[in-house]
Amino acid sequence: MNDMPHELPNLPFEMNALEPHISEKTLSFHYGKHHAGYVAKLNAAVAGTELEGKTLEELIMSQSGGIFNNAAQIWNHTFYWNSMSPNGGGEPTGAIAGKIDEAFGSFEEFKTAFTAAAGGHFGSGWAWLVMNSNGGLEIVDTHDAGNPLTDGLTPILTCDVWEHAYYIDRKNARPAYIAAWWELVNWDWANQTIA
Ligand code: MN3
Repeated sequence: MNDMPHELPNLPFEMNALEPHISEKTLSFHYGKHHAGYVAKLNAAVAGTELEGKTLEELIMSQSGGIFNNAAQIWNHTFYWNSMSPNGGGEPTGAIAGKIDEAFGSFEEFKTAFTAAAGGHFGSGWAWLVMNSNGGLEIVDTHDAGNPLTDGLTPILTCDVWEHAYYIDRKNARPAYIAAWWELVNWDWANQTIA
């Protein structure tokens, strides 16, 4: 078998590129320690087992416990980095703009609802914009490593609301971090993911 270990993907931007909204220090821990740690733990857990060589998606859809948690956290973090851009923020452009209006009435209504889901999520988890099987958009939040793929939903954008995403920059002020996320939200990525 040629079972390549899972690898930590490169960040899609420089470590300091999201400043002042998210600091280089936060990213150095969040990417360099947390995201990297999930990769190391998953590789250690699957080494020498029948799960070696399975893709992250295969593991997310079939596993539970530690294997699911580490596989999903690798996937979720890669998706989260792509959900932000140094050139992001502002109002949606392209096809996603119309899909948001269709589902939520307006961008402002979507922003209010997504902010409430991210801010109101109890404990560690994720807020997601997803596309359902009818092609409509919905907001969901998942606990811990939860990933909408297991509910048959297609992730479009995500905001990590684990404390490790913001504690260095914002201490316990999750709303300030969510406001910063809106300054970075990557509409180009949303347009790729709905395509
Ligand atoms: Mn995280």
